[in-house]
Amino acid sequence: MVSTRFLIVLSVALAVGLTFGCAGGGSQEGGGSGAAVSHADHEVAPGELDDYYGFFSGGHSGEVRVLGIPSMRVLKRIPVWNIDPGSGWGITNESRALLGGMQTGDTHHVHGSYEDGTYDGKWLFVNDKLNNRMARIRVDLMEVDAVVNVPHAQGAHGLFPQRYPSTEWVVLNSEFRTPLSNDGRGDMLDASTYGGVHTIINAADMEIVAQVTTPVNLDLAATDYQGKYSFATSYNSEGGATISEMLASDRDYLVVFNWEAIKEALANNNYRIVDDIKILDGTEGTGLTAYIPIPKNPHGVNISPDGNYAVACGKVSPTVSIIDINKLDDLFAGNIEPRDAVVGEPEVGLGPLHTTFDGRGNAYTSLFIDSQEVKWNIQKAIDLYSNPVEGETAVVDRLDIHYQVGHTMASMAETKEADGKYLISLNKISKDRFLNVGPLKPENDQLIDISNDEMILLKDEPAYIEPHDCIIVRRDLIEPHVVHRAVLEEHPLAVTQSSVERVGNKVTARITASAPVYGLQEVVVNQGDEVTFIVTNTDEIPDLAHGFAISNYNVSFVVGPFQTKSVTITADKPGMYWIYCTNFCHALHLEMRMRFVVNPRST
Ligand code: CUK
Ligand code: CUA
Ligand code: CA
Repeated sequence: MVSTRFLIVLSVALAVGLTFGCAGGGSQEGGGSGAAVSHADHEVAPGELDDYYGFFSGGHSGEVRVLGIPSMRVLKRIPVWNIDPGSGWGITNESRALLGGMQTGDTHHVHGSYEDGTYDGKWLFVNDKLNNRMARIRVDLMEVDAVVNVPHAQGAHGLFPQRYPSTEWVVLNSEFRTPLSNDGRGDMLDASTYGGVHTIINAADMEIVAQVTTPVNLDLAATDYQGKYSFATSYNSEGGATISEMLASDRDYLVVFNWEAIKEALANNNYRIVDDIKILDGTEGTGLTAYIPIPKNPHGVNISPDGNYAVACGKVSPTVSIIDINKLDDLFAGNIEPRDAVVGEPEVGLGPLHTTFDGRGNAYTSLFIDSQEVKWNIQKAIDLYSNPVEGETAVVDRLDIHYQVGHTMASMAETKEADGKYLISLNKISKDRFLNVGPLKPENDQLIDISNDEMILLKDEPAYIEPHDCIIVRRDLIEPHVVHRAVLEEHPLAVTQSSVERVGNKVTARITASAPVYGLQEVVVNQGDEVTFIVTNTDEIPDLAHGFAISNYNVSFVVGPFQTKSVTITADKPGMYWIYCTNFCHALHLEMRMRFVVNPRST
């Protein structure tokens, strides 16, 4: 059986790759050898600042990480789908309202909002593959400010914001096919009824604009540089439910979504409504989509910074497919066949997953099985496709990485301002590269200099489970606030005067925090009362944060200057409990505490 044979080939290749790090790649061409660039050129000395922000997804840790590039210093962890007692995320009323009771999530892709093809520094968008949501992070505060739940989707995976003229829409793919109305009716094991959804979300109000359904699954996502098309790779054109079924065909699809046609269908009420969401039929022939056959179980799709090409990685095929975006108008007009849009398909190595760009015409593809970064020239690949020359290849350089690379990203590469300075290889396995910390090792994010012809490995950086992707953003495009003043102005509960108010069995304690005292010395309630604590940090000194932790009541959060947070608990344990500041704020920080007294229920 063909499918079984492919499975065996794939699993043998994976096993070899996992054992030896570099399996089929052969010798290392160049990389790290003779080039006259000193590592010191890329050092960031103590007290010096990095040139770039790196925003990394955190995988099933549920968070987003902010790194300085090239130092690779971890500057901040932004909690998103996780619980973080360090800040109180998932503990405060404000964050719990956004998380809707969920405690976990799986962030694979983080991308910034755009203005005219480059970052506008306003928002970051993050997917949750686990509970099918998307979060928005305010870049000025580096905190989540909105969440949208996405029904009809499972494996909410590939995410990409509109790049031109600016980010009005964000698209989110469902990697897993499911019944559309997944309410338990019908034969739930009949996979032929399943579909994927390309969800369009309005970036400003975080509402779902529409969902375009497809018979196939939709994995990674991209948008073009003209505001006309979005893209999804599909590895399950077979409509299979098992791994061998999903590997049956030699080709699957790059699915193209036509935004003009989608807008027209919406304007003409050419949709169904399911659970209050507009559902558009994206089957082949509706004019909303085009299905371009490409080999085989493809994974990443990335757009070259000049806007001309979509590059889809073959994963199970050693090829990448180059799709000419300028031919898509003709494809939708019916003037050409889908495969006519493919203008190159170079062999690059085993297990190609993702591609990034240097803005000088070169692409860099991650090879999971070969454990390599491969640099290849786009124009050369296109020329050789139409006019093959014996012994010629588009490959320019290869660099062994350590080991098993997933995503790879170059500086500013997802913008028209790609500058080709740094490349990050997000490797799944570090094996022997760091001190042994037991059976579960860190991952290894490697920093590579790509400013020369040859790639030069600069740095290994251990990473906690499990960044999938990152973007590298020039620092002048990011301008965070110094204090939370904007939040104080926006928060309806901000406290200026401390007080305690009781209505029935509901108690509200409004408390200011100003080093080294809280605005109240005690709060006295009765057992069984529902108590809401609202805390505003009224200190004006940047970064002077106060904690608010209630002993034995499982409450701990932090409020930054001008920030307000609240928590609601049931006073179910009688006794006296110290509330204390967790964040070292003052010489008298240890004295910054107050009492919470719960009188026993009179029987
Ligand atoms: S996916 Cu993980 S390596 Cu979720 Cu972007 Cu390719
Ligand atoms: Cu306030 Cu420590
Ligand atoms: Ca397939």
